[in-house]
Amino acid sequence: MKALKEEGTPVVGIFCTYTPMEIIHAAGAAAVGLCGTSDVPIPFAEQHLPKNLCPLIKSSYGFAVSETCPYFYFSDLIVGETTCDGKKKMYELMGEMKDTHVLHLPQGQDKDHAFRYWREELVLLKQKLEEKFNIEITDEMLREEIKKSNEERRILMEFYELGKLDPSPITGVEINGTLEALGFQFDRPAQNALIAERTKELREKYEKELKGTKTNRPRILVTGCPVGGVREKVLKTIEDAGADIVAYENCGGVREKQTLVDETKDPIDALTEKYLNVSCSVMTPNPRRFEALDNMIDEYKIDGVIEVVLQACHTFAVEAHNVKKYVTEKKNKPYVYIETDYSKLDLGQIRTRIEAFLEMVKEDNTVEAAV
Ligand code: BJ8
Repeated sequence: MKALKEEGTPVVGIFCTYTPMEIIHAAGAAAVGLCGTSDVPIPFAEQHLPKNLCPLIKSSYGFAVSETCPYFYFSDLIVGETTCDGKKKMYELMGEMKDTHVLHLPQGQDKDHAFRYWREELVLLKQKLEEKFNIEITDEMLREEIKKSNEERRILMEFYELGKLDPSPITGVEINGTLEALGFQFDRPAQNALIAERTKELREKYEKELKGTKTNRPRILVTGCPVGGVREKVLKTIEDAGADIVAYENCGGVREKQTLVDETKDPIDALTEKYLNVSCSVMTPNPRRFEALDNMIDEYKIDGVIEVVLQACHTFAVEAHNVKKYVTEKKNKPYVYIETDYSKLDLGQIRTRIEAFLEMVKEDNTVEAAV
């Protein structure tokens, strides 16, 4: 990033899947995800923010306020969004440290004015970037970026879809870690090549070593909040306890990657449509998440669903009631809800709950096989 800055490339720090990356890239800027995944800066954040707040928000703010995140330091502009209450109010404080532009997201997706409102927000972002970086963003530039981003989505989907293979040739911890690392790789063609190469290697591994073999490891889908900050505590524990995470429905998973941006429409209309459809629990109602869960449980041949909710994330915590109902009653699959934060205090408790859940999933599989 330092090299990029020295070359004169502007940097935009972002926090959310609703952020239309194509507009940022069309401005000639590099985009970097600034969501905190460590508990180290949380005490700094708690000097200004309440303790009972989502660890992702506290960690992100803590990195900024303690001046320990080089990516925040190098960012010329922060683009936030009015998703959950904690984040949107945190951006007000962050705005005192850096130039911060907040995208105002509609509360739902299906009313006609939601499209008009969100489209206007995308136009305002475009104007902000044009003024900030002294550049004109033309439709042509946007179309070019839409094409590039669609290509990246196709390559990433091929990587994610390795999880559809049975047995899966890749661990869920690797899927999550690889995707997070990509957020800090600013050479986009090199990033595409890296992912395509790893996908090819793993497909070959499946063909040569795994195809036709059987495993008794349950196939797990992880849903809920972003899980980069609990990778060791939750994801690794699931796999160490004898299961394979083969799919992620959450951000950092397929949530934004499955649908491409329409390359034939007016580019701002196409981007508005695309990003408005992201199926996060901050939307009310949020039917697209249930459609995604439904398809993924079938396509990835899921044996059990683990929902991970970060402490004080109200939208995911409340929506979990209907997710549980949908998974257990409509899809007839076992489900467990895990609420946690970035500390290590509940590691033992989480391990016990995951082990008990996986026992239940295995029993369920045995009964199904017998029938
Ligand atoms: S599109 S999941 S990245 S908002 S910060 S909502 S965990 S209380 S991150 Fe998110 Fe965009 Fe949605 Fe995805 Fe809850 Fe914490 Fe808020 Fe969070």
